Amino acid sequence: MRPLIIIISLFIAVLGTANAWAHAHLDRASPAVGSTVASAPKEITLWFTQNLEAVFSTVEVLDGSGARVDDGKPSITGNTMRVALKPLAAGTYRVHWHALSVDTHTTDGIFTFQVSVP
Ligand SMILES: [Cu+2]
Repeated sequence: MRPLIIIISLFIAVLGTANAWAHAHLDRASPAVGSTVASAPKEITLWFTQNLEAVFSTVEVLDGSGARVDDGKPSITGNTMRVALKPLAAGTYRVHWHALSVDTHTTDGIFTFQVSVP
């Protein structure tokens, strides 16, 4: 009987993982996660795996000293969140997003990108 129990446990674990994937996770970003860009981007765009609730989804973009360099008002359409950026100097920037998906689950994450303008 024991192998059967293990198989059932694995099956439940896999189902649980599939359910977690149904939340609004970051699918991709521009500038890309962990990338280095040669010119300062004027905005950052985040694409999620699910549509977002606009009112409760936010993003902060911080420079190396922790100062915000986004204009504070993301525009959200469907699964896409976009925010304008102040003029960026060379350096590493941290993007911290919070998403409330239409299934009412919240997710958040942090990634960085670098600007290599001289
Ligand atoms: Cu969910």
